[in-house]
Amino acid sequence: MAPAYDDNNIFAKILRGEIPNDTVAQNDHALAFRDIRPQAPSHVLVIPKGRYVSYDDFAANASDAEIVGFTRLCAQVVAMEGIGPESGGQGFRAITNTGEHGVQEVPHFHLHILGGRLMGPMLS
Ligand code: IU
Repeated sequence: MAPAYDDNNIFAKILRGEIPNDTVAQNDHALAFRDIRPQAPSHVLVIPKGRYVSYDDFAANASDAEIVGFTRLCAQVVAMEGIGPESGGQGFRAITNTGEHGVQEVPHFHLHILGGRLMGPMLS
């Protein structure tokens, strides 16, 4: 059973406009903003506007429109940042940390999109 969504999490506050963020792009279903502790020259978080705790919650319960909106915003971010091979970039990493073992800090589903440098080994 998935944990209940906490409306006081920091990304919920960002979505409600209670906390400022460095927005990169958004659409009806998702928001993309820069991570406050960037781990790469380009480090953007993409979050759904709906109340989803984690990737598995989103993938199982979001509507088709939400999933398409989220995915297309990810593609837009990659193109805008110029990090994808499709936009002449040298590649990127997209990851989502989930739950305790995934070391998820913020309990609102978010995809990290990192680029602009050669990534190290994925697992640690
Ligand atoms: P997580 O482990 O995938 O849950 O990491 C959360 C990320 O959210 C982490 O990279 C933080 O730097 C980032 N972040 C942020 O961008 N703005 C905030 O106000 C907070 C965390 I708190």
